[in-house]
Amino acid sequence: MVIPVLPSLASWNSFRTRLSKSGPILKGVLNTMLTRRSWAEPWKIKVVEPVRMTTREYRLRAIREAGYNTFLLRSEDVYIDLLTDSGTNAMSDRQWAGMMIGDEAYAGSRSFYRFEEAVQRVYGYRHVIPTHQGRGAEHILSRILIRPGDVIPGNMYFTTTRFHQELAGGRFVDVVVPEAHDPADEHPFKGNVDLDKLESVVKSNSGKVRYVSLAGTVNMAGGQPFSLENLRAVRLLTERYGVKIILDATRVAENAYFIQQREPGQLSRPIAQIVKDVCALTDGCTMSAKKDPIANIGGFLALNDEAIAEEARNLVVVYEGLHTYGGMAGRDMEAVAIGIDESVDDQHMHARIGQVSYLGEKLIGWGVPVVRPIGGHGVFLDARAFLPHVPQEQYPAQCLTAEIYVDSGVRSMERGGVSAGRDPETGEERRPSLELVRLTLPRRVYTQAHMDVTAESVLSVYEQRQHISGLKMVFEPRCLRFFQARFEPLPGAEERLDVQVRTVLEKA
Ligand code: P70
Repeated sequence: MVIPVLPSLASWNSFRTRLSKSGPILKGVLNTMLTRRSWAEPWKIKVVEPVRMTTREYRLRAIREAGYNTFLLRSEDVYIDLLTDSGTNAMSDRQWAGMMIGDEAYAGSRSFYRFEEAVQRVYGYRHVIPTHQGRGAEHILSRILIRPGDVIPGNMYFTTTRFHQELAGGRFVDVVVPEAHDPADEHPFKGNVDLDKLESVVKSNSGKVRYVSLAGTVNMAGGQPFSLENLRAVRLLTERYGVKIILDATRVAENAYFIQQREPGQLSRPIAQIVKDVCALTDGCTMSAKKDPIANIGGFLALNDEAIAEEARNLVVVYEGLHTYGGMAGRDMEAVAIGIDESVDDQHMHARIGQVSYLGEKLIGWGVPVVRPIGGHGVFLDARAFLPHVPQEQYPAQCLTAEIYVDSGVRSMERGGVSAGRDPETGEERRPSLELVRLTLPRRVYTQAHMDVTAESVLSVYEQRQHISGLKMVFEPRCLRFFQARFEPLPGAEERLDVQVRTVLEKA
C-alpha cells in the first residue's frame, strides 16, 4: 500500500515562500501544522533497553577523556545515541526469530540461500557475494574494477568508499550537482549527477573510467536522493562510453521513498518497485546491511556480470570468509534476509523518514541552520552557519558535536573537515564545502519524545553559540582519521572548560 504523506516538494516550496512573506509567527505555526500530520509507527515495543542519564559535569569530563571525539565516548555515557544509523537499528520479532533458526554450517548454509534469494528478488541482481559489512564489499569491488591511475566519478564522496578506491590506486572525482554543496538549497534531488561534469570527466580520462560510483541518498550531502530521471540519463550517457554504474545501495530504499514522494508520476508506486527500477539501471551494488536492511551487521556485493562475480568470489574467500557466508554468521544472514523485505515496506519507510523529518522541521521552525531539504537518515546541522566565528581549520563541526554531548548526552557525528581527511597526493587537509554535524536516527529505536529532547538541546546550544570556540587536532591517525582522532580546545576555550572541569574535579 502506498501512503501519500508529504506534499510534493514543488508545492511545499512555493507554500513555504508564501509563508515566509506572512511573518515568522504564522510561518512557525503553519510549519508545525503541516509537518505534524499525525502518523504512528507500524509496530509496538516489545523489549526496551535502559539508557543512562548523566550530569553535565560528568559529560564534560567524559568528552575531555574522549579527546573531544564522539567516536571515543563509551556508549554507556551516552543518553540518546544519534552517532549513526549503522547496525544500531531495532530488529523485529521476525528477525530475532530468524536468528534462532540461523544455519551455522561452514559451507552451503541454508541461511545463505535464503539471503541470496532475498537479495536477488528485492534488488534484482544475478550474483550475490556476502561480506561482513559494506566496506568489505567496497574493498573487493575496488580491487577488481580499479587499476592504478583510474578515475572514479561519483555523486559526492563517502569516506570508506573513497578510501578503498584510493587504496586500489584510483582517484575519486565529484560529479554531484552543485546544489548538493549548498546546505540551504532546496533542490529535491541533491544527489543527482551533473551530466555535463560526468561527460567531461569521462571524455578527458579516456580508458581510465570503468564505472560511476553512485550512492542512494548521498550521506555526506545530508542524506539527499537522486531521481529516477537523472539515473536514466546517467545510464544513457555511460552506455555510450562503455562505463558501468555501481550503486552504493546502503540506503537505496530511502532514496526510493523520496522518488515516490517527489518525482512526478511515482506517488502511486510501491517503494519495492522503485528499488527494483533503480537497481535495474545499474550493473551491480555494494551494500552495508547495517542500514536499510535493519540488521546489526552484514553486507554484500551484488553483480550481473559473471566474470566480475567469479573474481569477487576468489577475493571473498581470501579477505572475508567462504563465499556462502562472507564474514557473517548464519543467523546474521537470516536477519538481513528478513530485514531486506521489511526495508521496502511503504509504512515502515513512511514512519522512518517521517521521524527524521519531524526532528528536522522542528529545528527549521526554530531557525536553527540545517541542511535542506531534510534527508533520509538524519538531520544535518550546518556548522558553518551555526558557528560562523569558528574557522574551518578549527573544526567547527567537531566542536559542535562535543557541545551538544555536554549539553544533553546526545551523541552526534562530525561530517566536515575532519571526515574529509587529507589529499593523498599533496598531503594537504581537504576543506569540504559542507561542514556538518549529523544527528542520525537509528531505525525503530527512539520515540518522538527523544526527538523533542534532542531538538531542545540543539536549540539550547544554538542560543549559547557565541561562547563556543575551536579545537586543535592533537592526534591524527593515518587511516580514516575521524574515527580515532583526538582534539584539545584552543586556548580561550580551554580556560572556560578548565574552570568547569576543575569545579567538577573539586566536587568529586
Ligand atoms: C555511517 C556508516 C557506512 C557506509 C555508508 C555508505 C553510504 C558505505 C558505508 C560503509 C558507518 C560509518 C562509516 C564511515 C564513517 C562514519 C560512519 N556508514 N556506504 O554511519 O558501510 O559501515 O557497513 O562498512 O553510509 O554513515 P559499513
